[in-house]
Amino acid sequence: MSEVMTLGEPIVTFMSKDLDRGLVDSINYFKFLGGAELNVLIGIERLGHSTEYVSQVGADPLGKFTLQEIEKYGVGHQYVTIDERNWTAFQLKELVSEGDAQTFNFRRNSAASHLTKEQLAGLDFSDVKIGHLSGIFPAISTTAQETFRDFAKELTSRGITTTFDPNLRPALWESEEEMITTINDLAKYGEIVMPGINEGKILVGSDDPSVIADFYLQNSELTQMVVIKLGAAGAYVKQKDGTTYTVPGFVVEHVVDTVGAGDGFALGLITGLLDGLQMPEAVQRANAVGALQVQTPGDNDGYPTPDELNNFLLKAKKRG
Ligand code: KDG
Repeated sequence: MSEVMTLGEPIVTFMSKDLDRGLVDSINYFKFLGGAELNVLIGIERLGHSTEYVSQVGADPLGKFTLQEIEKYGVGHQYVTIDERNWTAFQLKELVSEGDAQTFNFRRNSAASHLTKEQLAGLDFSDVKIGHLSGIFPAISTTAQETFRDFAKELTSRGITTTFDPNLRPALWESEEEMITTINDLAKYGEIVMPGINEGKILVGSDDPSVIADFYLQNSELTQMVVIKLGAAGAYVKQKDGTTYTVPGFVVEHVVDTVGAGDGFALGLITGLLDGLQMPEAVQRANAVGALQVQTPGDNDGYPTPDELNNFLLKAKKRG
């Protein structure tokens, strides 16, 4: 009985504590839980709404750790099954003083990649108001992609609002061409499509937000709105009726790590809609949660409680 449901793969990250030593030479690591779709649910719970996660972990210590953490965050996990044969996904991440940290994924053939569409039988959608979809899960295996399509059809056939974040992860696809064609096809299930501007460039071949938005609005009858993340500059919105506007981002003095910011944006928008905000305010909240997340090292540790969010909105400076 939850307001938001998503299908995804959890991933345990081992992040080096050894600054600038690279993954070959690092010997000390932090351990934390991520996975784009799960990050969204963790942040939604933190803002006081109920969630349900559909996934699969292995019968291994990382699977147990994942379940413990999900429980701790209060995310609904009655549809997280245990696969006795395959491992829970994990990744190694380096710690760098400058630039983007390199990550190395161990997720091929993971437990979640074996989650079948038959396992969706019995999902209770009765209280679900928003279904969040991301382009990572369908990238991890053919089975996962079939499951994703069935899940998306279940949501849309019931008239549940859907949000779609392309979440491009080129390393998970056979080729860039396959990634572009598949993600643009799957975007058809999104009532609200939320690419980053750099993803839009790859997927649509233009860096004009209006051109990117038009592509997705014409791609599917279901798509009512495209929200393009512009990073520090905020977000550009275009609706089916032609209305467009830009919501400025917030000034962040020190960016620690941008991972989880896109998921923060998604959960800000989703909770804004659940709280009955008008779309410009929901997008402002999305920008705020993204700005808070870039100031922390983990994948979901910057997501605010309602008080933290209100304090940030009162004190933060807008750009431009
Ligand atoms: O969006 C953030 C996620 O990408 C991160 O938590 C884990 O790298 C990850 C992945 O691919 O799921």
